[in-house]
Amino acid sequence: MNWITKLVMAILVVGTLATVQGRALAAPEEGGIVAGSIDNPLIRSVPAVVYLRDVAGEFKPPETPPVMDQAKLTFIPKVLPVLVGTTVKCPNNDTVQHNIFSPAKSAKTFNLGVYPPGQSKDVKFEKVGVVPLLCNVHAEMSGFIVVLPNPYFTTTDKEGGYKIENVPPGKYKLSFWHEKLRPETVEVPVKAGKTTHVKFSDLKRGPYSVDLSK
Ligand SMILES: [Cu+2]
Repeated sequence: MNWITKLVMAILVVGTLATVQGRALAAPEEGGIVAGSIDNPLIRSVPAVVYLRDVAGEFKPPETPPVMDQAKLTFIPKVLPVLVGTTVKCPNNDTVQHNIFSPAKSAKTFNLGVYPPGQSKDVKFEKVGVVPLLCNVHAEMSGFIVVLPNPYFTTTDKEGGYKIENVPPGKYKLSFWHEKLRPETVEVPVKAGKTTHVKFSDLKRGPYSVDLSK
């Protein structure tokens, strides 16, 4: 191979690398939206978690930890969906002491002990599943942390509406979880820049145990 051939080959290689790099650096592929509603009166008092199954990829927990607050003798929000591996902050912003714990057989069993207003404790959720939250001091307190395998989830609004944005195009399964409703799953195609509408109605009462990891 003479030097001219080598030079030409080098230019071709650099050119190819630049093209690949250019593609890799381009804006991520435009995602789609999955939106709709869950039509059931139970949604008005307690939201459902709507989430996609079978989304491939590795996902990092958010840098700013989500918060499960304690105030006015309630958990706020009542239902908090998180990506597996996420650490949740549990501040006591009430005027009284609380003692958050989760029952045995939940996706994470823990007991934070009694702590006063102004203090906060962290809990990391490393297993997919539902974690009911209770308080040892106040039997009426109840909340849920729902640990999911990917970040494509949301909670319903007061009317039961939901919207999951920036979903990579593909075919997935869409499910929801609610404390008192039987979960349902449907197949959803997601196309770049398009919205796929899914409405869940005529739902049966629960609770039903469900494997959120599949
Ligand atoms: Cu309490």
